Amino acid sequence: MRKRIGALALAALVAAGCSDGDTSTAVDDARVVKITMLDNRYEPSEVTVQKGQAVTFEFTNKGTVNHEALVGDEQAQADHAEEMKRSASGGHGDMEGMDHAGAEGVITVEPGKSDSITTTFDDSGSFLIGCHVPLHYEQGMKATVTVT
Ligand SMILES: [Cu+2]
Repeated sequence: MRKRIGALALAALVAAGCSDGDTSTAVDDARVVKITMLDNRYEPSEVTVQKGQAVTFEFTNKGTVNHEALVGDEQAQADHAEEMKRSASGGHGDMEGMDHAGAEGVITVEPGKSDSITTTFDDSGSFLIGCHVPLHYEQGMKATVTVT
């Protein structure tokens, strides 16, 4: 009897942790969003994902140079851009770890390679994926992530 109650309580706890207010009873594998990296843009440049659902952004670099992908809000993009400038100009290396902590995730993908970032957006709103290889972001290498 005691064992059974314990198991039920545990099951309820797990269910609560997974569903997170979602209408579905079980959250399966992360949703996969495929994004192609080109010189210098992302294809597609707009994606929509659901709040609270794990999303795997799968990047394939079909361009001819390395491309980055940083998932985060405007502030995270600005912070990372600043960090790239600092490291390019031989700035303080000890700051890098701190700045990265504020970003959802950043990867660098070589031409012909693929890599992915899995993240869960806890809030709805507008986020960005940006490439901060010098001048790419300025040239429009960014994608909008709308979280609903
Ligand atoms: Cu790029």
